[in-house]
Amino acid sequence: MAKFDQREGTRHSQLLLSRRALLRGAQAGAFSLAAARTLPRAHAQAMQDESADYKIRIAPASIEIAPGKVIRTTAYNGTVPGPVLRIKEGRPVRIDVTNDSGYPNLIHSHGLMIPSLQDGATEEGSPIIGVGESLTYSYVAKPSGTRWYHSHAMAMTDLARSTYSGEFGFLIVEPAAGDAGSYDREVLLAAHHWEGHWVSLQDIKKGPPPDNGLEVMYHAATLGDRMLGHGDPIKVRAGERVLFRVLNASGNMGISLALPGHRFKVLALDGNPVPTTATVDVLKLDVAERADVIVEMNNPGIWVFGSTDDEDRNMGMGVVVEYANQTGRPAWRASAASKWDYTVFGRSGAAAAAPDETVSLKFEKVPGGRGGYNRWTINGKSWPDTNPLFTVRQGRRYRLLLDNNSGDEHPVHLHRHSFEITKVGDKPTSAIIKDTISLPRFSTAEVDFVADDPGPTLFHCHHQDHMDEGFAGLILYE
Ligand SMILES: [Cu+2]
Repeated sequence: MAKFDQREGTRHSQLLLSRRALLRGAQAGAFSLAAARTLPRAHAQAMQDESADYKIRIAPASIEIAPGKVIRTTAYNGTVPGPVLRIKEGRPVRIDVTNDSGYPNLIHSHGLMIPSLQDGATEEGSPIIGVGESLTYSYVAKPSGTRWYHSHAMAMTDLARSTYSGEFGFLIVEPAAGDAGSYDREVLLAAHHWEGHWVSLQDIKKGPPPDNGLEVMYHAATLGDRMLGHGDPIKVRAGERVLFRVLNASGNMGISLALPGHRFKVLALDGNPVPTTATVDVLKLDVAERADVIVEMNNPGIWVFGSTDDEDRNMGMGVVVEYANQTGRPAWRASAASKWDYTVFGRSGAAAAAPDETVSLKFEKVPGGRGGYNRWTINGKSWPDTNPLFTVRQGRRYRLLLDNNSGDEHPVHLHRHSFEITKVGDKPTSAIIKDTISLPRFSTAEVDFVADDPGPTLFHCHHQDHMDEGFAGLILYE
């Protein structure tokens, strides 16, 4: 492993250099770390009417995900997931963060339209929180919906950091006008993978691809706070309508979930209501994606709500759903194979508005070879050569032509804006609003966004390793 350690040292020093260069930052103007620290406070003083006030300490934590199985990680306030932040739309919030994680860190509020300095991404100019230091994030929360917060630090080869760790939680922005709430019970479920390790697929599969580099694989997984079968079951009664807010907070693994004998009526994707509330048997969520689904509890029994992938479910990805007055062991039944298709949630027969400009973005892999790390490119360039990726003018509508020319799946995420899916493969669609879209291997999609939130804006793959290895770019306003 000496070879890896040496490489890691080099890579981390490169990372620190580029981070520092960023913080001195041409992009964010004449902007220093010290100045950035004072900004949130000044901002907070201007906001007298504060609806929420959270304190988060990022620190090492030992999390028992099954009897005797303790994960040593870093977490928010000692729990995984972190505390649920509930904020009213349009109201100011103040979140005090202390970084005792042991490494430079910051918290990204995922899916919100907030200023670049509050967004928790150094690439946009947000301040890093040094070890032992504190920072206050303050912003007006919008839009409403199921959002989340997580570390946006780099991890590079360290599988204990950032999105590989327990540093994630739900951030729910409640609608200003109140919630219709036609459900009996709300259950929040975040998925995560644990005990990551770097592997060469050649060593596992004993075959091609010969030039592929190291990938992250896992030994354990959770849906909720414990491994399947080791937490409290979700207790329901026949006839109830349960709203599940499901989040994939994995470092780099997509998941597909099923609840045998039940179906998911999808109300919202990435927190945004879908125009067609289609009902599906399997819920596929790539990294960072969320779904708000209603399940009608009309099949009494004790069921496994879990990953459709046997290996994933066997390592813990699931939770038991238990009807009242039922006994026996939790039952799992494989569901018929179903292909995830965003367009079933789209508005049929109505095209999206025409864009003012189109931007082509092609994603490719530079294989690292056996024992090496792969690198990722957008239009042939890796971060930081993708700064800027392209520039926008406020008020204009941009269509991104996304072309995944690689054998891996990529959940690509746009910060500080929502986008509308306008095409998946050859299928046009409209009115599905998201902040992350999953591009299966060798596939294309088109998404539109309106440049309506001035400030540096990060665009990246949400696989921690892909982002760390170059799959990121910065969109700048002219
Ligand atoms: Cu990726």
